[in-house]
Amino acid sequence: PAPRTILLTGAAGGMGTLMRELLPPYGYELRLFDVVPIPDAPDAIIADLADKDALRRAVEGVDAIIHLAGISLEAPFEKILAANIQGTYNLYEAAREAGVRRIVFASSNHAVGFTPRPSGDDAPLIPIDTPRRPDTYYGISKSFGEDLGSYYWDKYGIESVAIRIGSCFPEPTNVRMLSIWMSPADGARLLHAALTAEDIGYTVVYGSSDNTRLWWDLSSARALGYDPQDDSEPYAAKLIAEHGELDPANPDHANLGGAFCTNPPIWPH
Ligand code: NAI
Ligand code: 15L
Repeated sequence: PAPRTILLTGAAGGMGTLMRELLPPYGYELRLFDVVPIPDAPDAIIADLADKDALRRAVEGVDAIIHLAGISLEAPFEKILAANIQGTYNLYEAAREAGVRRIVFASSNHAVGFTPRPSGDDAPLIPIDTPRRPDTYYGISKSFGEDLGSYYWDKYGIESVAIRIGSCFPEPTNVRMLSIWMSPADGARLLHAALTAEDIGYTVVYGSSDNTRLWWDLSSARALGYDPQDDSEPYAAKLIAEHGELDPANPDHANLGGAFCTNPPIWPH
């Protein structure tokens, strides 16, 4: 049977807020979890990923989990360790104990951020099995989350899709994002595909729209049934007029991870 009740962690965040609107039309009932209160959601579970009892309550009876919670930028290693590494482990353990069969994990382009970006018309797309080259402690935590999914599949038969999300925001806001933007509507399409595809075992996909300037190979995402409908190209002229084309001599522009490789944005909290 198709999954129906979904635990959405990180529900107060940017993507969580978008997905709270976009996923219910697919037929899902969402149970919300975040450490930050969520307006107009009295039933949300407001707790830290460190709170194993709260996680046990959160996973009880759900059909699948979308795990968005965590520090979403660079931070001191100790903070990343607690929220993203220990926290994701706590969630997988709670899922295992409760018999939850599938987890969709918000990985990131920053797990492979030091991969040189394709430049030039004939440059090959970045394949999904490219060696991991994290660009930050944050990216390392996403590599860890991917390995956790691999391990829980091999060891316990819990399925995971790790989505290496590009940039999921209402609009692309810089030239790099023209290549890795995932429109919120395509984000919901990809999450729906990841929740419903059969026999996925442990699968890694890139998460973006079908952008004209795409840098990576979407075929493992398409194999889940994902059929992206959006393209960042309508934003290109304005962004390029504002910021200029990417400059091969600029280290901020050399790699998939962009400025995370040089001067990563720091988690403000
Ligand atoms: P966000 O920072 O807006 O939201 C993350 C949420 O997680 C926040 O509401 C925060 O309160 C919650 N959180 C943080 N630590 C927590 C903890 N210890 N316990 C419980 N909740 C905690 O991030 P955004 O943009 O919504 O991203 C969602 C997920 O997708 C994150 O895991 C991020 O790393 C990943 N991602 C997002 C991308 C994007 O373009 N938005 C790109 C690549 C990955
Ligand atoms: C990420 O992993 C971040 O969570 C998000 O805020 C963006 O910075 C995104 O990557 C990006 O690379 O644009």
